[in-house]
Amino acid sequence: ERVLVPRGWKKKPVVLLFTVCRPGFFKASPHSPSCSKCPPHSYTLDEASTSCLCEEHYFRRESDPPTMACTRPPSAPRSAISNVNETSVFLEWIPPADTGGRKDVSYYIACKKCNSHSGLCEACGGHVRYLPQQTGLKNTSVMMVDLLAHTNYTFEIEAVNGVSDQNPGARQFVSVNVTTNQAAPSPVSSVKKGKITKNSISLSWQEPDRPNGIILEYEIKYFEKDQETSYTIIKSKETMITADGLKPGSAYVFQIRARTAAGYGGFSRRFEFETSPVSVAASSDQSQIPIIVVSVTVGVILLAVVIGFLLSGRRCGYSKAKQDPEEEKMHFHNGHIKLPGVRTYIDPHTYEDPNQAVHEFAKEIEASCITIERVIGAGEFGEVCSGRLKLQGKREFPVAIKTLKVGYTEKQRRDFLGEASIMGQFDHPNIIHLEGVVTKSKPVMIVTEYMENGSLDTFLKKNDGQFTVIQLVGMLRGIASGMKYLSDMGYVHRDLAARNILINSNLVCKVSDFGLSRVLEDDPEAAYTTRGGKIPIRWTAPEAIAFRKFTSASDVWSYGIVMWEVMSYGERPYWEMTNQDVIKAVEEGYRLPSPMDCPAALYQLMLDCWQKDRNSRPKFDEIVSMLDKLIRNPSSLKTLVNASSRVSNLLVEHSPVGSGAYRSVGEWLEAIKMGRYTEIFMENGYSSMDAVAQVTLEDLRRLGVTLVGHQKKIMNSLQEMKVQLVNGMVPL
Ligand code: ACK
Repeated sequence: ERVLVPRGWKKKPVVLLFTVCRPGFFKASPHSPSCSKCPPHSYTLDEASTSCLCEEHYFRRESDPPTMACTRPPSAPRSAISNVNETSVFLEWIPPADTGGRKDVSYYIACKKCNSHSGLCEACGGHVRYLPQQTGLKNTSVMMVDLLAHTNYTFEIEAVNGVSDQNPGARQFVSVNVTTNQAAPSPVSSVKKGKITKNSISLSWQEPDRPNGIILEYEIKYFEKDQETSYTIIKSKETMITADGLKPGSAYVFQIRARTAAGYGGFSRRFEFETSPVSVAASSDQSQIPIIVVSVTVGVILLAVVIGFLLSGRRCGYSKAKQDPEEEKMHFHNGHIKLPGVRTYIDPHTYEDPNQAVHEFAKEIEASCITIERVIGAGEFGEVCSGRLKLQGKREFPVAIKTLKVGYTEKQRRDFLGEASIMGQFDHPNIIHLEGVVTKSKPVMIVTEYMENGSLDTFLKKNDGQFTVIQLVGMLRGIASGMKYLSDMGYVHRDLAARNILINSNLVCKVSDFGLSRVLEDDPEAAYTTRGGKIPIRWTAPEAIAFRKFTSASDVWSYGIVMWEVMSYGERPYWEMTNQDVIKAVEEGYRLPSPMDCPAALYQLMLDCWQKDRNSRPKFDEIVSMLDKLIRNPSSLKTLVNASSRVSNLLVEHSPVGSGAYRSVGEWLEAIKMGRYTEIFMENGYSSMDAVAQVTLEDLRRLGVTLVGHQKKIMNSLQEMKVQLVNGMVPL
């Protein structure tokens, strides 16, 4: 700083000292006594600067004080996940690693609709609704509703802050690709009367506003006014029908609903028309098919359908052998009578010829359309490969290919293709999607969508501790939603476990592994029970182990175990306990303890899934709603299962740990490769295994064990020892 001597100094002996700032310093007001150093990411090259310039790629808002650092736009949000529910999409992400030095980060969602053939995308337009909003989002989640059914969308989540608009560089966003699911058509809203005679009424109507797919047919229900218990149903592929055989001069009520592959939409409102009292020639419509005319109550109609089905003597997809009576639903399909609106799973066993089943539910793919790239694993029947599928008129896309090894028996081929016959009946974003099968050439193959991150259990083990609770709950929500769909279809999985869930690059989880004999043969976790069945004991409900009572409620039990696997990042349920010890402990009412850092609400849900009485367990739709609620209100996930109660639970009724397992604390810590903490343990009074048994997570933190991986290793080892020694699970 130099001293300036102002003019007139000689006349008046007043000393005024002004400081001139050097480069790198600035003074916002000339009256300030001193210079300030330029704030971070700013500089000056000149002397006497009144402000600093921002470095390249850094900016300042007009409202930012000159003393504030220059800032830059945030980096992209991270780890975005999506959940698709029919035509709604829920997105969630974690904040950007770099906020650009500002606190005013918000998010903007760009929506693009993409053509699956050409890959070209266009802006979504105004029909999409964003909850709570599209721009200026403060929270790290958003829901899009009113999307089109069966459409590919790309959502770009961009983080912006107060200086983003000054940035000429590329936008920083994370993008998520989703395909919306099928949704039932909206109700028919406009119905017009046509020609009316004394015995007939002709009607026409318009396609629903939102067909959500190709309309396969319409169902027209009509009855004489005030005689609702006696009604007629007509099905028509056209948007017009003629109802005949009516009484002259009488009022009739009509309701219409449309059906797509997703099922029936809601009925339209009631439309009332009257036949004429005078005789007029009736017209008819070739496309209509009168189906049922009954004059009984709705319940009797149902009975009539069942009797009709029994008398018909024709086979239908109705399985007594495989599915439990509680789970039984009537399967009427393909020329057989099918109850309107009920989509149910058809057991391929009910087909005399399994080849017929596979071709009914799976597309045949030409082997020349498939390029196998590499082997990614081994299945029961042969190798599992990744590759690409190029169908005519479509872009090539990645697929997984299961192959049937050479020299297979006829039964092996049947069982192998049985999985495709089952998978091909499902259409849900959380169920692995079947592309098709190759049966006309060898090797026989099943081609499914490719899931970049492979099996969920392996993926979680590889990424221990890497996800937010919300992301884990998002995965669980997806699995529950897939299971809800399966249970609605009347399908009991029997081998729900994290190893049978696949996860893609968007962290979307999909239920897989639908083999026919799979539970009995191919799962390495499955063990023979005394009754001869082969069952994955650790994942299976007690009633299913004891007397093979496999139901959606036993799938719920397994789902609880999957929740535990997910929240503990792929830990093995019941650790190294033997199957026999697991059966005994569960029978005695013990349950797995909460995983580390697990929200109390989630652990409670696990315990609910493990209710001994299967009727008391939640249903999958309740689980989905519960998880949705937690996702919508993330603060409800903040209460964790108390670390000390988690450990003390393990100690209930039990003698202290260690007398048998390890002779000293040092030996134990060495054995788990945590020997570096021996000294700290000893210095802090944890010098015996009995004392170590009391260690809680807080204690570990206090001792300076700050690495989460080390905390987990120590706590899990303690748990394992306790469980082994004292069967110490949580008594219900
Ligand atoms: O954990 P992974 O990599 O995921 O190893 C197994 C292996 O094949 C044997 O089942 C992987 N796998 C199975 N189906 C798929 C699929 N659709 N997409 C990607 N990987 C798959 C599984």
